[in-house]
Amino acid sequence: MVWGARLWAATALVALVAAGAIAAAVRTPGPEHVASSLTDSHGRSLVQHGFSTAGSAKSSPDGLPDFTEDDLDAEHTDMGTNFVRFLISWRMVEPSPGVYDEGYLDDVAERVSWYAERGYHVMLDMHQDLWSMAITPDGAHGNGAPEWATYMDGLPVADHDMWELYYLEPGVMRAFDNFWNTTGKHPELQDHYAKAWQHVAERFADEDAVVAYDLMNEPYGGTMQGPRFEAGPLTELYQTTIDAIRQVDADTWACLEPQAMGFNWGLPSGLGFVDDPRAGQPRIAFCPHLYPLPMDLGDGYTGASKQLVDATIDAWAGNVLRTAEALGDVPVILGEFGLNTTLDGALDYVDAVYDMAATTGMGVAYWSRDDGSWGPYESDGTERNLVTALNRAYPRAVAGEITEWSSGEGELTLTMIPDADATASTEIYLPAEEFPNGPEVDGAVIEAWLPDSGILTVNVPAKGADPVTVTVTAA
Ligand code: IDC
Repeated sequence: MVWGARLWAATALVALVAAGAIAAAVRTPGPEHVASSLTDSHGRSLVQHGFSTAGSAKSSPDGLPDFTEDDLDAEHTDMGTNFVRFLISWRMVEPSPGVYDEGYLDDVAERVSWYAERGYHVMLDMHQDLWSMAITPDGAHGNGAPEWATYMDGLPVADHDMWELYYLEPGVMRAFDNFWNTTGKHPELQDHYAKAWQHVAERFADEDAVVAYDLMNEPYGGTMQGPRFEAGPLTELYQTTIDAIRQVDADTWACLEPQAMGFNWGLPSGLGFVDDPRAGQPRIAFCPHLYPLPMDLGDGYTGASKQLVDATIDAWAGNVLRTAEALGDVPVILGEFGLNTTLDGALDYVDAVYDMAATTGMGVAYWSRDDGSWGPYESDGTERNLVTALNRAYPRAVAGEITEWSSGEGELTLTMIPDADATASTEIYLPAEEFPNGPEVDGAVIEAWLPDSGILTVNVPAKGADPVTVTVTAA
């Protein structure tokens, strides 16, 4: 992009964020903590700590990330992850209308089994950026939807340096308009989408490790933007898709994302309520992304940029908690945040986001598990600075309700209401190097400490229905 345009865009966007932050500040105070968590088959509350894996899957011919079982062992050892947001794509699931590629789903199932064997939980993320690879002849920009579902009606797509700017191209906008059928010409596309999800759900319904489906990465309304889009076509698509999934899979959580543009920068969401037709408690979660604008535009986390980013994080967290409440007190997973960690102050930003997520009770999937400047490793396997920042103490699975938790170097504090019906104990991950002589625990009884995996298992006795605080320090 030329300089003038970049400056113009930056100024306009910063003004937008400031307006959003002010709007958030003057609204009545919202909730300070998410009201519920995803739970495992033992009834434990889960805290997600992992990556989106990986961007390399977006345009690879087999739709799979450049990621091996050894790579999984590496992150498990180095950062104690327990969760993955695993990228899948509609183009691979349904390569031609109504035809599903079982071979692709076998490949995905094989990766899922690697995670399952190591006790991870998996969220399948139906990824898209800029609709599809078919938006340009060389396939070098967008990803997600199949070519047969890409209707640009002959409108142009010009070139850009920043990938996000392709969202403003007429051809790309039209592809979205046709999908949402705001053109009135393609009512069939959303049905295909819902049925593709149903097919995926049928395949993974009995796989306990798959706990959630992220129904659409970063929805974008084309020419229809903001609350009109979110409360209208987007909410409707979610409802249709969940209804389709529930015919074959009653238990896996359905994760909803807001419109990304705006929300990722700290603006509120207008997403409508979605009904979960399953018997029993609904299993709907909210999975927004956080990309404060200054960092999207390549600034670091220092000086004026840091102030703006901090204001964005605050406004964003408030908006997330309000939306989660409006959706029915649903759990929250921060499905994407990340940055080029060579930027000034990058690791302070990573800390700030993880601290916010702990305080508010959100799980986190860092973007992304690709090699290089945003990721944990170089392509030759060398550890990058991100590894230390992500190797943090956290409660993996809690036999009860989490009231609040926080962690720092060599310490973790967890306040919880123990649940006598939970059939497994509370598990806490501790970076072994911060606990060379093992952990000391107050408020709970140690059942096991496994320094090789960093997993501490504790029994937390209930005090009636009162919260109990467990403190872990280095012995
Ligand atoms: C980015 C990749 C980049 C790729 C681009 C377009 O890092 O290599 O060229 O997508 O496919 C998102 C998206 C996520 C983006 C990420 C970082 O969900 O797919 O990955 N991001 O830009 N939203 C905001 C940021």
